[in-house]
Amino acid sequence: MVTVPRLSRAQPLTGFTEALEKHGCVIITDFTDAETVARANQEVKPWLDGQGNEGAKVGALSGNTQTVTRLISRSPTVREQFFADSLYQSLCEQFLTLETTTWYGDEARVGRSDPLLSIAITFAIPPGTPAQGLHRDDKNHHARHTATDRYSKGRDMLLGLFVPGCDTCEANGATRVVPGSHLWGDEKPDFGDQAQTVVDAEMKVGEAFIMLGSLYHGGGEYSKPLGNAAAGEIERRIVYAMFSCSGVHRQEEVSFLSYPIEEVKTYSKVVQDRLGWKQSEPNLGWVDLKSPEFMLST
Ligand SMILES: O=C(O)CCC(=O)C(=O)O
Ligand SMILES: [Fe+2]
Repeated sequence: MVTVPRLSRAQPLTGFTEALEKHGCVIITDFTDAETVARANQEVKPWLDGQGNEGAKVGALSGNTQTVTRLISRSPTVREQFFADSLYQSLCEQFLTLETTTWYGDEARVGRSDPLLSIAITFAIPPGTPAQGLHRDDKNHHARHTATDRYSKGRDMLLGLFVPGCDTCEANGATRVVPGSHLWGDEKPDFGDQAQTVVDAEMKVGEAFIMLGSLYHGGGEYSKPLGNAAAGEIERRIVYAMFSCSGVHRQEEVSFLSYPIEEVKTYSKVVQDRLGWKQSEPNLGWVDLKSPEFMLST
């Protein structure tokens, strides 16, 4: 029976790196606190309540799941407390930053490309939502994988962070994951006896789940209403999902059209950089052949 490793922030970074390399995923047991999650829920609620019952039907979403996109703008808490979290950003740096030496004549030149935010989105599923098919999110980037029994640096180009807005469990559709499947190839996956190989990434409020983009996973079935919604509220399982990609890949959410420059000027530096307001060395992401940071200071 596989499990998702659970680590506290007190662990050294190498503990998280090793867990991701070995299992493809890890839960941070003390990622944030209940007050911060409640604040994010309040910020996102108007956007969730403002939509009808029709959910999105793209990617792995089959019509039940309600989404809130442009989360970086719509929830300052998601932006500055969850996405900008130093542990998540350190892991993004470790797994996604590219540093490549190339030759210009006989001169060695090193170019550095920092990770980008690919998308920040809320997944809210109501009772009755069926399970998603198990899938890899790096499908969006047409990623290819060679089966291996040992992780090698640079294998992944996506790192996801899932912060639950409520306790998640099997009954309310906690994300199902297949630990170790990040090492599989591109042939049709054999999940074997799913009772042994697929686990529910159950979380309490305040915890968070991090996974590599090559890990097989999928939203679970919301099979039993828990009856835990406050009076007048709709019962739903809420997860704030953020994905970072390597800086030479196309972002899922077009950040320059989703987040207006005047707003971006108010964001923290790390968020500005991750939205693409910093060039990727040597020559990607320019305006007038310059890193676009200069446009944020005028
Ligand atoms: O809702 C979830 O738990 C996961 C959603 C997901 O994996 C997706 O939509 O790609
Ligand atoms: Fe997914």
